[in-house]
Amino acid sequence: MERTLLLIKPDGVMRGLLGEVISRIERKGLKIAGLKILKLTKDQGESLYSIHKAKEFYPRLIRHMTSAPVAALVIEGPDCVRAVRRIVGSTNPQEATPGSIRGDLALNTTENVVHAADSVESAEYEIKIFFKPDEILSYSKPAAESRHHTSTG
Ligand code: FUP
Repeated sequence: MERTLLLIKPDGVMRGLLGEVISRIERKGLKIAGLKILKLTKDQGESLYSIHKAKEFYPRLIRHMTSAPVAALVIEGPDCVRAVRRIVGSTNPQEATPGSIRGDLALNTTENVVHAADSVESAEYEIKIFFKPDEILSYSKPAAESRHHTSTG
């Protein structure tokens, strides 16, 4: 089963959009395998966005990400990296499709409510920035356990 990382950014948390975002994930049928509220350290912000280090918006981005609490979610489901990116919408909210989180709820490219990993490899890397393995649950039963349940009724 695939996993991805979703962050509800400081602007989303401060605007009271936690429930709104989580509700969209749940309504899609995806499972929340890990969930926490934390204030990002500068190190965590820089690890998350290391690919953008040379960009002009980078200092503003790190400042924003460390300015207030974020919610970090590990989401589980089939093809969930792609599914969550579609629910999130394009980076620039002015171009994001209506119906997506950014299309419906944001105006500004830095303060665009959420972050979602853009590939299975980034998801694996980003989940490790925020979660220890034992903080993540799995909704998919291992094959042996399923067999046991069937045989015992
Ligand atoms: P996304 O994966 O959709 O969050 O977008 P990117 O990885 O391209 O951008 C990472 C972060 O940089 C986003 F929060 C938006 C921010 N950003 C800017 O603030 N200005 C820009 O011109 C581009 C990105």
